[in-house]
Amino acid sequence: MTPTITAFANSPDRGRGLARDMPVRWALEEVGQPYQVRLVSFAAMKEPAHRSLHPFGQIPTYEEGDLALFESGAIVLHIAQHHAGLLPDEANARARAIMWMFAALGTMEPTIVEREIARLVEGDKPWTAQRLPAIEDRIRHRLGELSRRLGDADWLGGAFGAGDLLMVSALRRLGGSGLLDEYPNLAAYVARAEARPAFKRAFAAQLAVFTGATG
Ligand code: GTB
Repeated sequence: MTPTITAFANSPDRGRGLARDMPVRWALEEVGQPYQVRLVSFAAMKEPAHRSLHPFGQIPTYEEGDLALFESGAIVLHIAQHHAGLLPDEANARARAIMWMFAALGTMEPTIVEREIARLVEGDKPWTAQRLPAIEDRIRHRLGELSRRLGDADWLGGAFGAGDLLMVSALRRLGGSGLLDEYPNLAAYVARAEARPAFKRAFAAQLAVFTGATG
């Protein structure tokens, strides 16, 4: 059964692939699962019909038969558990791969999102200029730790997997900040992931929503 996901009808990132439909699209492309996309406006996201799928009135959602999911991490895990390619078969390796998914969402991403909120939502507040350096230092601290763990490996768990997909999705949100460039192995890690054909297909698909391009 072809799953249907939801995405912004008009993404504020103007097609830079930073909204959270992108990791879901990317995971579906990695495993070769075709999918449909239902675009939703900001207003429609808050309507009861969408809230029945997503209690917080957000994207992305995922529908497949009588299964409806929200939370991009849970959706990527579901995809990875039901298709080959994003999680290892061996039990301990699989547990470690899932650990990296949680590390991306629970340890790396929150400070990165904190920076976005400070800049984009609270940018006009008097405290933002004072807070930003402290937030960026916290991000640097985590980037340094991640950089040391990755070392000169290509991927976090041996082969590319769902943990890398979510980690790179989080790190991409630092694009333009210069922070990633301070850690050349992490910048190369993101570039390596972005060079994957599945990433490129997912990126093109979400960009086409913004540009109106088809096919
Ligand atoms: N934890 C949830 C998940 O991982 O699925 C978070 C979902 C979420 O934050 N959804 C956002 C949303 O629907 C879109 S992705 N927001 C609308 C609302 O809350 O009303 C977050 C996002 C939005 C915009 C950019 N951007 O412009 O760069 C980047 C990321």
